[in-house]
Amino acid sequence: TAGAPAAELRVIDLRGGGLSDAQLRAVVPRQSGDFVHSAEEAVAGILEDVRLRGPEALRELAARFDGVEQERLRVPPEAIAEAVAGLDPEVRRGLETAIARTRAFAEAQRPQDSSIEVAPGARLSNRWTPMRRSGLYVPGGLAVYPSSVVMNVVPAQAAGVESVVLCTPPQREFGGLPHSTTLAAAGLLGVDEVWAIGGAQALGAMTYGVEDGGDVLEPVDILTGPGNIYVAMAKRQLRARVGVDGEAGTTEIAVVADDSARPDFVAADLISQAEHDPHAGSLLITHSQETADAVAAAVAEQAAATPHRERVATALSGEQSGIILTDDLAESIRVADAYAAEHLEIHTHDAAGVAARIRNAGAIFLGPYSPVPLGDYAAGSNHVLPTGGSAAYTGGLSTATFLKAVQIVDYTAEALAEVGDAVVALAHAEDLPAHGAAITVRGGSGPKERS
Ligand code: HSO
Ligand code: ZN
Repeated sequence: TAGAPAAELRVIDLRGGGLSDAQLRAVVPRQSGDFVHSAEEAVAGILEDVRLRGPEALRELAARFDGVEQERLRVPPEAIAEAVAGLDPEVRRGLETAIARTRAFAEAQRPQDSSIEVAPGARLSNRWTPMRRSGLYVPGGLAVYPSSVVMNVVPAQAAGVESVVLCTPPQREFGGLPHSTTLAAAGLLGVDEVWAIGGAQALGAMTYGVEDGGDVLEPVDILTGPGNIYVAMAKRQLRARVGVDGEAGTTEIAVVADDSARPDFVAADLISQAEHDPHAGSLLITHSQETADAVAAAVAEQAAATPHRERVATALSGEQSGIILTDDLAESIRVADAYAAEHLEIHTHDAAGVAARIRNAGAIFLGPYSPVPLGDYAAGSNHVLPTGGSAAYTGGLSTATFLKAVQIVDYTAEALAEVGDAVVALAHAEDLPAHGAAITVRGGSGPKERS
């Protein structure tokens, strides 16, 4: 393994430090810097070009960025069917398992409508309503993630979204079509509208809509899906016009462990997420010195033997990874909350009890037999989860992402009269007398209008 750097996790010893929650937030390892802003100008130009020149701009950008001369921008349905037919049978079975479990969980996630009478005749209802159309961006390139197609499409379908469009770059190696595995995943999910458009321009096309020959890409209500800094910047810039899911930052895993943890299991899981990216973050939080030492040794051993050992070692020895030593389990839990991991594994006695005390995590994986890669593919949970500490205020992709609550107000004449004084008084306090008049015109109470 000559050339591969050593996978050494740095140790951050918090024992006896008595740090406050705010101080903990400052010491947990994180990748520094936001690279997304460097794409600002380029993306603004691309989006404006797509908005003004539509398909012409898209063809020019495909020639420039993807090296492909395109005839049709929309992928013909036959190409999707062929991709499904050509799928490796084991991969197909894997995808089908993932789809079935993710769908079952997504359907169970659907929030319930509610309705109450706040006073006699004063009824309020909350109706969860699906967005009409969602747009998914799937990156191209060497790493294709059919699992991400599943994770983005299934909750939209479970929410009742009527129409789903997928954009993914045209690839020279596939004769100007998108990657066949991405097409196959779309086909298995019943998505028949796929456009071979990549990068920021794809998000622009789905937001503004495009007409190309007889094909029409209608604007979507929400954009989801992973991507590089250009894709992330496009989402930031389009946010005012369209719904957008969270920004998929570099992946992270944190593990809270005590002396009951299996070091080889923990090491394998830390390495699994480091495999994604040299900037990935892997963090062990423990009050057991023995566990810390044993995991460090297991990481060194396993990381040296793993196929992607270069990027794994870079990620594990980076500033964004490490082992945090704490005084006790309670402090480990505070550290985990301060870090707000995308993925949090709990390897302790009574893992469920510990999990119940965690506030901030995208997803929590309990005990030795619920590793993060299970969740990446086939647990049934979603793998699109908040990164970079955003788990403090948001959750992962779910059925609710594609639903919005419509609030319904239904008052009788008597119920309106009963609350009329309150409305009129507030309307006058805000110097909006026409608001008050909408009550009094109905004969509702309130100060008698001078006649
Ligand atoms: N761990 C990634 C998701 C993924 N893993 C896709 C494998 N393929 C971010 O949660
Ligand atoms: Zn993963």
